[in-house]
Amino acid sequence: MHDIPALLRRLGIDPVGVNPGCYDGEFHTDSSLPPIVVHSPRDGAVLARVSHATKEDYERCVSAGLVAFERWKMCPAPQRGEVVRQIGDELRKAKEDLGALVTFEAGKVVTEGLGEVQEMIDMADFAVGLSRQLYGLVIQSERPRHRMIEQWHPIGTVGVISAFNFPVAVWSWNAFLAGICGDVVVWKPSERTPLTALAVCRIVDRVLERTGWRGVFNCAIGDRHTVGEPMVADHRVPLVSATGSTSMGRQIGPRIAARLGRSLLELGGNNAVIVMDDADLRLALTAVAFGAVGTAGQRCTTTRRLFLQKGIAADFTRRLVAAYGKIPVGDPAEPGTMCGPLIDRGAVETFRRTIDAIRHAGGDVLCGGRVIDRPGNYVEPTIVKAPLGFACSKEEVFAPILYVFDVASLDEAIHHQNDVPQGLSSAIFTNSVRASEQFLSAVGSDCGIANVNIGTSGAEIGGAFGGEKETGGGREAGSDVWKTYMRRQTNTINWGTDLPLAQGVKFSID
Ligand code: UN1
Repeated sequence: MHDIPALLRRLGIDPVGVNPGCYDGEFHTDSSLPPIVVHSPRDGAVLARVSHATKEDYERCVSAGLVAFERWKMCPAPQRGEVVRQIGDELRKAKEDLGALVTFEAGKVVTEGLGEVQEMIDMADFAVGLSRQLYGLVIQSERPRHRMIEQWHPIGTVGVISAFNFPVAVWSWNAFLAGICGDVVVWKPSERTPLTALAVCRIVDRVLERTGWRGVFNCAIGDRHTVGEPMVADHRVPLVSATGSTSMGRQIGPRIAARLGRSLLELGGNNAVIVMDDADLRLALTAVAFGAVGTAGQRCTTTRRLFLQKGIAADFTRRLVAAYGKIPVGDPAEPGTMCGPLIDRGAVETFRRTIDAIRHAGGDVLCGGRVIDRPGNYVEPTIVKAPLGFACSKEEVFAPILYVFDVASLDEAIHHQNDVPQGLSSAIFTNSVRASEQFLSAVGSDCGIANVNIGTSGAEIGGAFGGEKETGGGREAGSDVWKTYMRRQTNTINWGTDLPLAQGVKFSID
């Protein structure tokens, strides 16, 4: 049996009393609000309690950040990288425990819980390397003895709003980049996964304490009223990076824009895989199953739609249904389980309602479709055969429901793949160079991520992560995303004895 209280204690969480819900370099429990009670999606059992952050707690975090920023922005970037490197080392030591807590609190299966922590470690390594590479440009001036350069400065306080499905990795995407860039961070984790957030704060605090940098990373575990809305409205927070639903993005995006703040939005996905007649079907089968069933269909990169070219459609569908029959669904803490629970009862209700709507609209449920009758929030991975354009398939529902469509051609597949409001991830399985190049071209996938012969989910941190249309347009993690966390400054330097004006303009007072 799992000794959950011992695991919690090792991570600095009290399984009995009320845990701090605010970290501003110190941990605070003095909230006036009733504590958040954390239930495990695995069996509904209470894991622990966390003090519900108030507006005053949010203020504490912002104040601590502003004080730390005055020093942090002048700390050389490679030294900032050293702090992040030490956090990465602590995460390596805590990987097993923190991964297990992700499993108990978020319901991810064992390998995905560990993968979540690995994603943080990878991100730390990436940020450490970047801390010596925040390069600017040298630009040729049109004037003699003039030089132009472009340099990057810290932007200030970065607000990070993260979701339950990647309760800690998405924080690290933002926090580690922001940190090496010289920014300070205020984190609003999901109220559904406060324990993993607290465990991360405990780990981070060990490093900040010994390096003298408390106040750089802060966290307020509250709801939209006490933390989310104050952050969105706060002029002292020049960048808010938010991961969540499209409806959340629609609420906060315009409000941040109204104060001319910067937002980085990573919202809903409705990701499709196209399988062509000439594909390696063995690869495609595993990739589609992992993409659709992994994390119980609760990733923003989950495969939700499958377009099968007619020559292989019937055979592939049969094999996929057979594969679903063998996927172990159940306790995410049991090694071997491949599909764990949904996050809460509300998610189970949404699944039930969606299946009813699918049946009502004429979708054919090929397998699954039922809520599993046992403690915890378990549902059957579901495959639905549907006509092209099926209305239900245009919405993102966080559940393992996969819509399968037959298509005649690549053109038809691409058209329907793109014909949804979201634009996060996409994939094609083919052995044809022409098909894959068309898919990746300007007349191909309209998504932020487009893959060939691998699935839609499970992106590496080295690439820029995010999508177009209602996915929000933001990019997180790899590539040159660090630039989002900095302000750009253009410098023109005159080392001559004249003052020539650009564009040949003349002005003299001699
Ligand atoms: C998310 O679901 O919010 O590509 C992020 C993936 C993960 C990240 C998903 N690396 O599936």
